Amino acid sequence: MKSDKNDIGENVLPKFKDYFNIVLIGDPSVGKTSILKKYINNVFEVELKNDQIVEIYTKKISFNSNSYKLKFWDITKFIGNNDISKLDMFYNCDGIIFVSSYDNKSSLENLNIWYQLLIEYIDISLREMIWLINKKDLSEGKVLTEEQIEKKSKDLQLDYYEVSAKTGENIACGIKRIIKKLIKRCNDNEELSFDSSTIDSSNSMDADKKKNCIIF
Ligand SMILES: Nc1nc2c(ncn2[C@@H]2O[C@H](COP(=O)(O)OP(=O)(O)OP(=O)(O)O)[C@@H](O)[C@H]2O)c(=O)[nH]1
Ligand SMILES: [Mg+2]
Repeated sequence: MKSDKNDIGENVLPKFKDYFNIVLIGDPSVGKTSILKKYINNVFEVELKNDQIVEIYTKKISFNSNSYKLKFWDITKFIGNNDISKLDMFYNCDGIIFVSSYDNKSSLENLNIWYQLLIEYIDISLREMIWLINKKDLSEGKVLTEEQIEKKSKDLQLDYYEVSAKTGENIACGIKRIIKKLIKRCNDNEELSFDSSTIDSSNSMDADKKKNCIIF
């Protein structure tokens, strides 16, 4: 992505940015598409048909007197880890949402692979990142433990949210968190108090009582 230089020659993101490209990345079937569909349209589908390699979802949000356009890039299972270099969207992205799911141990282990691949192609210090662990609603079949999640979060220095695209739990909170970080980074004098009616009309079920959920 394009970047400016600061006084000591470091790359910094441009100021007053009002649009953000956010890429979702993670193993097949962890719920990347479901998370976006829940966040954007407040729907959950058990059978998802997806023939596109990359699908784009957009959403406008309001914040103080400014509006921002969010563009989410959703990669399907057709993209293997080795194909990541072919995807220009990583060069142009501002934020990255890593996704794992509770019923899939590899989706936690493979986070390192996704992370390493990204480091090879882009400067992650110029991006904001977050990790969503999906399918929190499952009563059976959860194979990830709190300890494993905490350890991975520390190792990769990734904030995480336990979410469910099915119930909507924490979806809006997790996504708002990365948006907040992006706005703060790019517009550093802004007071961060989103108008929740406009930033997220679809997930009123996310309440401040939820674990790991930071409302702003
Ligand atoms: N129980 C439960 N099932 C979920 C949840 N999120 C997604 N699913 C189901 O998991 C399956 C995979 O979801 P997708 O959203 O297609 O996953 P994906 O990561 O986009 O998968 P690919 O595009 O193939 O990489 C679907 O059957 C969803 O209905 C969730 O939070 N809870
Ligand atoms: Mg998908």
